[in-house]
Amino acid sequence: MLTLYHAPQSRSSRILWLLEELGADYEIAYVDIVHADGSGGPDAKNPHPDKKVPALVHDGTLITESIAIALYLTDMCPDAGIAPKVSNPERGAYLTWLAYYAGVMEPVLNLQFFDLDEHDGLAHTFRSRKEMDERILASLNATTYIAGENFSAADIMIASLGHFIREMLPASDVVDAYLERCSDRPALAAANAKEVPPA
Ligand SMILES: N[C@@H](CCC(=O)N[C@@H](CS)C(=O)NCC(=O)O)C(=O)O
Repeated sequence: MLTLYHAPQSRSSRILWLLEELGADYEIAYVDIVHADGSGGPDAKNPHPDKKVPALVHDGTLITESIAIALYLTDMCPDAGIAPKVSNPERGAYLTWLAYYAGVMEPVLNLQFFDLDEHDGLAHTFRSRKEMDERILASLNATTYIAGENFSAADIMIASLGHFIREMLPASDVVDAYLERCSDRPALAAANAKEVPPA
């Protein structure tokens, strides 16, 4: 049994999208979280050690961190076509983009949001927003999806940013077309239908 601990309009929304892409059999446990504006509160039924979302429980095993969850789920469903398999030449780019998303994009966007992007040491460590944008554009100018010609879980992570706040990805017609391609996916519509608990 797979259970996704989910709060609407949060980082768990993209795991909902991934579960739909995989055609997985799962249930959703809707939980409250502490929001950036201080509203909400930690939910006692959320197994995440920091009371964050997403959290995934599979037959009693807890997995947290979006990228760990994405790898766990795509490994569980290798034939779903949402991740290049081990021998596939696109796998290198796929793993790179997943790690780059968590290890570079999230810090760079947060530093910019909190006006810390002028800090020399941080800018040197993570690189600048301009360099991040150039890297995304180079990839999307070269291939249909971020890690190659096939849609993957890396697109779910990256496109979700642009769907949430367009300015988080580079301003470009190429990115606009990419976001549209990703938003046309039936699995996203199915996930959106489950975004909030049934009334
Ligand atoms: N690095 C984590 C971040 C998870 C995260 O920050 N989730 C937010 C929602 S978007 C949260 O649960 N916030 C509640 C809190 O900080 O208490 C991941 O990608 O899974």
